[in-house]
Amino acid sequence: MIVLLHPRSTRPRNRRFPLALLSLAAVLERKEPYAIVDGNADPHPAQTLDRLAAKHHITLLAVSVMPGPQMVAAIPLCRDFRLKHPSVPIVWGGYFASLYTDAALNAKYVDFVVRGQGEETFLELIEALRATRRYAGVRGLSYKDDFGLHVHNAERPLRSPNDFPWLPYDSLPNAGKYIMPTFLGRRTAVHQASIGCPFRCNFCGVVPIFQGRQRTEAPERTAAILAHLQEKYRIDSVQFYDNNFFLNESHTVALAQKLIPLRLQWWSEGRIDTVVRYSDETFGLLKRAGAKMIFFGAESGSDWVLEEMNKRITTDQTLELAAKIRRFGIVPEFSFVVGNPKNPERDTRETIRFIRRIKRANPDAEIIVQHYIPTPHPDGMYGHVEGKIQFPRTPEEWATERWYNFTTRHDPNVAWLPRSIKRRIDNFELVVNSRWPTIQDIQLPGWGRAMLQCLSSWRYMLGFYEFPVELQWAQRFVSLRKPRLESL
Ligand code: B12
Repeated sequence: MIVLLHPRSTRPRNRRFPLALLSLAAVLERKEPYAIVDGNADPHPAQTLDRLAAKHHITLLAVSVMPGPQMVAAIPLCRDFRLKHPSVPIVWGGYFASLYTDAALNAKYVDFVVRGQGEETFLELIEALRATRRYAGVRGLSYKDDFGLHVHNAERPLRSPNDFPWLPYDSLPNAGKYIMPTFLGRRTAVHQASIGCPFRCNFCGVVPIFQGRQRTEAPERTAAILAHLQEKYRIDSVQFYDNNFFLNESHTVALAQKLIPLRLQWWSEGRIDTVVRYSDETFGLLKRAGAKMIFFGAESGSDWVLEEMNKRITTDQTLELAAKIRRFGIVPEFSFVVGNPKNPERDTRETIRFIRRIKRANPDAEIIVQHYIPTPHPDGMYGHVEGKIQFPRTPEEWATERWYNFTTRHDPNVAWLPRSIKRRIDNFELVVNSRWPTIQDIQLPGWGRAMLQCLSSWRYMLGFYEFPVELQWAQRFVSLRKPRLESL
C-alpha cells in the first residue's frame, strides 16, 4: 500500500481538501492500493501511520510539503517513520520540496523529491521502484545516487488538468468535514482550475517551479466538477486556489457563463493588468457568476518597485481597477509586499500613501500588508539581496525560529529591512486592518469590529501609526484574522 501523507499545515477549523494528495490519489485509483492521512483533519497522524503499518505492507510514503508549518510538521513524522520502517522509501513533493530540493534531499529521511506537477512523475517513480524503469529517465525527479550525491533529472513538461482524472474526494476519510463555513457561504469547498502561472515576477515562489508556464482546465470541466461537489456535498461556495484564475477575457466569459447556473459564491486570484482591461459586460457577468472577492497582487505603491519586481503592472492600473470593480460590487483584495531592498524606506513611505489612495477610491477594498521577502531561485534571483542571505541546507535548519519566521513572513529579520522600517510596516498593517477588519473574519463579533474601528479611526485619519499599544492590547480580546496565513 502507498501512504499519501499531508502533514498539518493549518488549524483544523481552516482545513480544506488536501488537493495535492487527491491529485496523486486520482492517478493511483484502480491501479494501486493507497490511503490518505491528513494532519489537518487527523489529530494523531503518527498513530494513524502506525495503525496502517500494522495492518498493511507499506511500499512508499509520499509526503506533500509546503514551506512553513507543514514542513515543520513533516520532519518528526518522517523521521519517526524512517526509524520504524527503514526499508520503506520516502518521497517528498510540493512547494517546499520543489523550491529547496537539495535541502530536502539532505535529510536522511527523504529519498526522492518530485519537483513541480506531480502526477506523472509519481507514477513513473513507482515503476522505477519496481525496477521496471530507470530513475535517471524519470523527468521531474530528484534523488540520491549510490554515493549519496544529488541527481536532478530534467524538467517535465506541464500537463493540463484536463489530462488527469477527477479527484476522488470520497477516498478521504469523512470527506464532508472539509466543507467549512466561510464568509463566502455556509458550505465552502476548494478547487484549483489551473496549474502554474505565465508571469515571472522575480520575487515569487511559483516562477522557479513553473517557469512562466500555466495550463488551465476547460470551463466545462470546472463547472461539471463544481456541480458534482454541489450535488454530493451541498456546497454553496468555492475558493479557487489557482495562482492565476483569469487567463484572458474570452476564457473568463466562457467560465462565467458556465458558473452562473450553479449560483455559487466564490473567491479567486487574478492579475490587475488582465482584469482591469475587461469590459463592463464581463465585470457584470463575473458578478452574476458569483464572484464575491478577487485577490490581486498589487505588491507596491511605487512604480519603480513594480518595475524592479518585473511585475508588469502600474499603480495607475491598480487605482483604476479599485474604482471600476467597486461599481460591480466585487470586493478586491489587494496584497502588498513592502520594503523593497533597493530603498525600503521610500517603498514603505510611498506604499502607505498609495494604500490610502486605494481606500479613498474604494473603501471596501481589502488590504493585505506583508514584508518584501523574495523566494530564492536556483539561478539567484534575489533582486538586490544576493549574497545577503545564506539559505538553510536542511529541513531542520528551515525549521529553526529564524527561518520559520522568514518563511511565514512573520518576523523576517532580513538584512535589508531596518527594524525601524519593519516596525512602521507592522504598525501600519495593524492600524489599517483594525480600521477595516476583513469581511472574511466570520468569527469576529460585532462588538469586536466596532471596538477596533473606534480605536483605530483617529490614527488612520491623522496618519499616525506609531506605538499602537491600544490596538495591540485590543488584540488580546479580538485577534484579527490574517487571510493569507489562514486561508479564508
Ligand atoms: C492552500 C494553500 C495554503 C493553505 C493550506 C491549506 C491546506 N489545505 O493545507 C494555507 C492557507 C494554510 C497556506 C499557508 C501558507 N502558504 Co500556501 N498556498 C496554498 C495554495 C493557494 C494552494 C495549494 C494547493 O493545494 N494547490 C493544489 C495542488 C493540487 O497543487 P500543489 O500543492 O502544487 O500539488 C501538486 C504538486 O506540487 C505536486 N505535489 C504536491 N505535493 C506532493 C507530494 C508528493 C509525494 C508528490 C509526488 C507530488 C506532490 O503534485 C501536485 C499535483 O500536481 C498555494 C498556491 C497554489 N495555487 O499552489 C499557496 C502556496 C503553496 N503557499 C505558499 C506559502 C509561502 C504559504 C505560507 C508558508 C506563507 C504565506 N504567507 O502564504 C503559508 C503558511 C502560513 C502559516 N500557516 O503560518 C506559496 C509557496 C511558494 C513560496 N512562496 O514559498 C504558494 C505557492 C503561494 C504563493 N504564490 O506564494 N497555503
